[in-house]
Amino acid sequence: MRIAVLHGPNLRLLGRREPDVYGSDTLEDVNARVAAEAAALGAEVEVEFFQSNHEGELLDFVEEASRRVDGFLVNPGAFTHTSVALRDAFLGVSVPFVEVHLSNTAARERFRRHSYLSDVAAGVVYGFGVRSYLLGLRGLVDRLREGRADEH
Ligand code: CA2
Repeated sequence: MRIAVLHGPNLRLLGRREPDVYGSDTLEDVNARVAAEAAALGAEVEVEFFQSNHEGELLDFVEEASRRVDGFLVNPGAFTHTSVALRDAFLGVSVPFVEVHLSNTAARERFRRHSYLSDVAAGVVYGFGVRSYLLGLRGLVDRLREGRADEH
């Protein structure tokens, strides 16, 4: 079971700015914790990581990776709230994805309450810091194991 973990714009700044909002773990720390969680979930769970600040690169990655992965774990960053294109990319590849956010987006500015992805995601986890990724990974792996990942 192969899962691509996708980080959207500015997430490479993690741990370096705004620790009060996003925590003190760096992106490398997040990836290491996700890799450890994957290993704990079972030897068959393999993860790969990708980050980009560029919408087009994320779209290209989704299309290209969809040929080799069973699911995506994605923090789309600010593109969550803006990108019809990313939504279309996920719909176009029909590989299930779980949307995750470090912060509780419902408790922040109004514009962060809307996601272009949530209603087509297999599930959404937000507000638990790095644990959002770990919980999201667990949920995605469970869904894939049950073979019902495309249910919303
Ligand atoms: O809470 C999340 O995970 C977000 O996806 C993070 C995005 C934000 O636009 C979403 O509304 C919620 C921002 C990612 C930027 O990450 C930074 C990390 C450290 C310092 C500055 C930005």
